[in-house]
Amino acid sequence: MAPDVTEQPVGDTQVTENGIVSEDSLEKLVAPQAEPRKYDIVYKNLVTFGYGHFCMFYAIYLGFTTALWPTIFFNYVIYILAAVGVTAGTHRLWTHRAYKAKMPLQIILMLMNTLAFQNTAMDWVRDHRMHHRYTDTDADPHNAVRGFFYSHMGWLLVRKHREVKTRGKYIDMSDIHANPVLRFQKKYAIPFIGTFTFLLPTLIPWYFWNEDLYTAWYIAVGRYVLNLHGTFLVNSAAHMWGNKPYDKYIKPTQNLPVSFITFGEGFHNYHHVYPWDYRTAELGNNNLNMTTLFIDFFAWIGWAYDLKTVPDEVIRSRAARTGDGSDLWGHINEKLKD
Ligand code: ST9
Ligand code: ZN
Ligand code: ZN
Repeated sequence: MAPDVTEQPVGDTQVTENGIVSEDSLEKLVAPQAEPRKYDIVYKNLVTFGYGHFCMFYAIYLGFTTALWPTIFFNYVIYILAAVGVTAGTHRLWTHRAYKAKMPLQIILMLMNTLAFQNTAMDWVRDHRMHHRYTDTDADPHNAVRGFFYSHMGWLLVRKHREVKTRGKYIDMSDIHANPVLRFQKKYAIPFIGTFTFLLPTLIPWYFWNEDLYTAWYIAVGRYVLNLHGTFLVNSAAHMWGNKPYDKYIKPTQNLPVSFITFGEGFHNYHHVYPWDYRTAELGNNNLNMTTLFIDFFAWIGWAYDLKTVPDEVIRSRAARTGDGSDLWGHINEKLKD
């Protein structure tokens, strides 16, 4: 009988008593892509997300009518700080270890990330490591095979698939659990995130430039929900629409509008092929990639180091082998012709 895969770390060789790797067990190593399932809706999340969207639309209305300019500008700055806290912090640094950061930069990134309230960084990293290890299967928390809405935000409105929970036990999180900055964020998550994401951004405009308190609240919540949608587009749109210059056999794509909205995270076909590249983009093209400029700046002052990249020739030969032949920046074919 094949060993029970849930009892062993996924990815370890599954060996039978006589030392032969059984086909059955190998098959079990691959998570199903999208097996029929009954969705267990979490009504509390439906209500909070519903309220968040009401605030977002009302905030847009207020933004065009009565909100004060400093309030809009202030929230735009928070939007950028929060976004880069996710892209440079939870994504490139903590999930993918694409570079290393000294303690002051880790603290700055944790504070910026807190402004985004995308769960705690610890939980974010666990889900995102699952996403890369089991991309577009049922063990991927936002499995894009289940369609745009599910991968965008539907996955946050239902209980996670059991494949996520069973296989997720074997994801290595030792580096994250040992990180004192992330442990601090997790320990004080509710008061800390609540204060940074909603309370201060509401009170500051009210106190310092006499914004109406309700307006300040709606704009803060609206800014937060817009920021979530920017992030969600990486999981939905950039797994559906766009070119695949590096691997045409996977779903993730290069999606320029998403890259623009997410400060450089929409070069997603490249990112799924080389997730450890700190640029999450290819061939030195850093247009639209404010996150890379941010990391480069901190590398320049010595707070970021060991920045990992992939040699251009390796990228080009991979594109020639498995790409769809598209060449967004004219860099791939140009060099191959030489
Ligand atoms: C939010 C999510 O913030 C955002 C994520 C976005 C990801 C984007 C990635 C894109 C790439 C990078 C680009 C960045 C661009 C940024 C640009 C910005 C402009 N492994 O979760 P629970 C187990 S939403 C292993 O409750 P349920 C575990 O035992 C906003 N085990 O599962 C866990 O217990 P514990 C704010 C796992 O009950 C237990 O299950 N957040 C894993 O099925 C229970 O976990 C919200 O609104 C795993 N991966 O509930 C909250 N997962 O944690 C939304 C779970 O103690 N979430 N386990 O170890 C929820 O309410 C719930 O998670 C749920 C599922 C209802 C969705
Ligand atoms: Zn992805
Ligand atoms: Zn990633």
